[in-house]
Amino acid sequence: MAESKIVDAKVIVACPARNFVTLKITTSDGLYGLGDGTLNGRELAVAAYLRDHVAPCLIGRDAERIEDTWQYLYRGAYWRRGPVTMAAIAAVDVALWDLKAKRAGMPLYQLLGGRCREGVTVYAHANGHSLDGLLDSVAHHIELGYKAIRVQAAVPGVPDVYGVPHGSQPYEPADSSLPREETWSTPKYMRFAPEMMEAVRARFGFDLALLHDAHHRLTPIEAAALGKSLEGYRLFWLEDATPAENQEAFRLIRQHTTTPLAVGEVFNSIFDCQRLISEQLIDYIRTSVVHAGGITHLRRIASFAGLYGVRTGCHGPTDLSPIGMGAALHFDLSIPNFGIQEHMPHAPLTDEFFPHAYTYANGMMHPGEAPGHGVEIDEAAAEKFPYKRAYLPVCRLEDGTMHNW
Ligand code: CS2
Ligand code: MG
Repeated sequence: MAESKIVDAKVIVACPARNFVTLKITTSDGLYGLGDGTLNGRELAVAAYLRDHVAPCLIGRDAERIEDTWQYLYRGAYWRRGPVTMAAIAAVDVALWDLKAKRAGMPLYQLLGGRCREGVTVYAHANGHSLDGLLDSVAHHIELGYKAIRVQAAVPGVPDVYGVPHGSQPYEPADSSLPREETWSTPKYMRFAPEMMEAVRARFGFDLALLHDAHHRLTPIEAAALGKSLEGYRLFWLEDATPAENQEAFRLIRQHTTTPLAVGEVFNSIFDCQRLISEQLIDYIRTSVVHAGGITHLRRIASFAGLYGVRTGCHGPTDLSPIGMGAALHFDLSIPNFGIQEHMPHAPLTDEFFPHAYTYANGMMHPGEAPGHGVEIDEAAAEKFPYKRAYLPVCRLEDGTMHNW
């Protein structure tokens, strides 16, 4: 087998509808692989880490040695873990898996052990500035074929709410050159959430898999109270009920409610969720192929989670590029303890910049049969979409206290 030495590692930062960081690794036999290193609001940190600290170490390495390269970049960094480091490692890892599958002439999921299911069940985002607006959005996504829908609605008396767009544009929270300051009220939210779920169940019944994202806003006891108040609505999951740096906080939530819990989109290593999984404090782990160190590390997390009956629910917002989405779908197809995949369709401009083989139909996605992960990049067009600084908002309570966005 001809050796495939890495001869180039190029970082492409572009903003087709929103900022993305892409790594292109080219090998001596003329093939290339693509990886996604997008970290919403901190894209340039990952681009610099890749360009200035990782790329020089890759030149001359054997592209076939994926695990060894992962260990080299993780252990060799000395300063381990963290979102920037692990997104950079993820970009290299996914690019190398893309390369290896291309070289083998097969779709990535085949290289990962073949399919464990016919397709990847996905959930959509429904939102509304009012309950009626939310119900219309749920109805629209049911018409599109989704069997699982996340619901987020404006909370009466709260000016800004996570997951609800300003105006009629699709939801893109990183929308300003300096962080917007949003205001939050937990009491108003806690009163409204059950009313929202009551309205959705009353209109659509209980066949619909219903998800909701509390987005790190609650204290553990508030999260426990919310979970308890929603039990009658049989949620598929309540996400990010409380900030999860303190994994033990979930013991308190678990003591009070059987509402399924999902967490982990902000995690970047298995150590961030080790106790949550081993103590069965959660039901779904949300780590993504981009922010948690790539396919190589995400498979470890999924295997560990499988020992404890925890299923995957990978993060999949528009701030992961189509490369991240494509790689996630191959991963989702190939693991035994898949739960569900988040699906926020990208803007047309993004899809045009990242041509891809994956498809959506009737509530499920398929990664396609193209060799590799099946996602490309229109590299020549990148200079037409220069990086545009964009921050995620920050969040304060009504008295001005900094809170969690
Ligand atoms: C959200 C994300 O999709 C989700 O579950 O939590 O959209 C999150 O707000 C963004 O990824 C932040 O960049
Ligand atoms: Mg979330």
